[in-house]
Amino acid sequence: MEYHQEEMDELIASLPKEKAFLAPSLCLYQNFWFPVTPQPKTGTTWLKALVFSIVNRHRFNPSNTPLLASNPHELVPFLEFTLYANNAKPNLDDFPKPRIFSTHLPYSCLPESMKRSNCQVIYISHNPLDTVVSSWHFFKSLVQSENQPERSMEEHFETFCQGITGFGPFWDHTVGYWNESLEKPHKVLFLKYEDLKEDVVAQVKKVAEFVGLPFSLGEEKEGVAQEIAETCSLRKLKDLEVNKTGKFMPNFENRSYFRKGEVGDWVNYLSPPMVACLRRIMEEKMSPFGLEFKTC
Ligand code: PAP
Repeated sequence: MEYHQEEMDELIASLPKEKAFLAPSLCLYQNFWFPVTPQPKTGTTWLKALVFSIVNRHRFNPSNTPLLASNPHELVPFLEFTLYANNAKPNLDDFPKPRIFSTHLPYSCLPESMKRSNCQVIYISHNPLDTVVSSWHFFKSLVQSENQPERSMEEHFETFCQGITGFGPFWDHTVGYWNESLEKPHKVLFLKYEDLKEDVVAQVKKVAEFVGLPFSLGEEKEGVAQEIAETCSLRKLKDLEVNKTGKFMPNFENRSYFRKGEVGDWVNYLSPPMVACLRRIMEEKMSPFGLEFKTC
C-alpha cells in the first residue's frame, strides 16, 4: 500500500492525544496508545540478545559475537523506531537471513502480511508490578539525560493503571499475544521474563526448538545453550563498554536498558494500595484468559 505523508500527518493530527512522560505525546490508534520511545520494559533487550545468539550460533561464539560491540537493539532493529521510521521502503535484502526484527506493536496492529506469512513471533511478557517500576526508572534516566523534569512514581503509576502508556493498555497488549500463542503455537511463542530468570537455559532451548534450530546432541554436550545464556546475561552485557557509554538512538543511552533485572523489585517502590490496585487489574484483565504471573 502507498502511503502519502500528507494523509499520514492528517491522520495523526486527528487522533486523540495524552501528554506523555517524555514529550510530545501519546496518540490513541486502534485502541492502543502509540509513543515515540521504545518502552514496554518487559525484557526485549534480553530476548533480542538471546534470539540473535541462538539463530547465529554457527557463525558466532562468545569471543567473536557482535554483542561485544553492539547493543542488542542495534542487532535486532525495531520496525517502527528504526527500520521504517525514516524510510517507507527499507531494503530488507541488506539483512542476512534468517532476518530478525523487533516490534512493540500490539498483535492486532501487525500488518496482515506478517500474520499470514511464515514469519514467527516471539513475545516476552513481564509481570505488571515490575514493569511499572522498570519503566519509571527508564524514563527517569531519559529525562535526566534530556534535562527535563522528573515525574513521581505515583504519577507514572496512575497513568499506567489508566492504560495510558506506550503501546498500552499493557494488559490488552499482553493478552493479545497470549491469545494468539494459544491459538497458533507454531506462529507465536509467548515467554515470561520470570521464567527466563528462573531457568534461562530451558527457555533458550525452547526458543531454539520454536525457530526450528534445536540444539544437537553435540551442542548439548558442549553446553552451547549454557554458553549463550552466559553471554547474554545482564552481568555480562551491562559490563561491556558499548553498553556503558554507547547510544543506540539519539538520546538513548545504552546503559538505561540494563538496570537490576530482578523479579520482585516492586516491593521497594510500590505502596500496599498501589499493589492492591494493580493486582485487581491483573485479576480483571488477565486472569480470565488464564494469564498469570509470578511476582516474586
Ligand atoms: P525496552 O522495552 O525498553 O526495550 P526492556 O529490555 O524490555 O526494555 O526491559 C528492560 C528490563 O530488562 C530492565 O529491567 P529492570 O528495570 O527491572 O532492571 C533491565 O534491567 C532488564 N534487562 C536488560 N537486559 C537484561 C538481561 N540480559 N538479563 C536480564 N534482564 C535484563
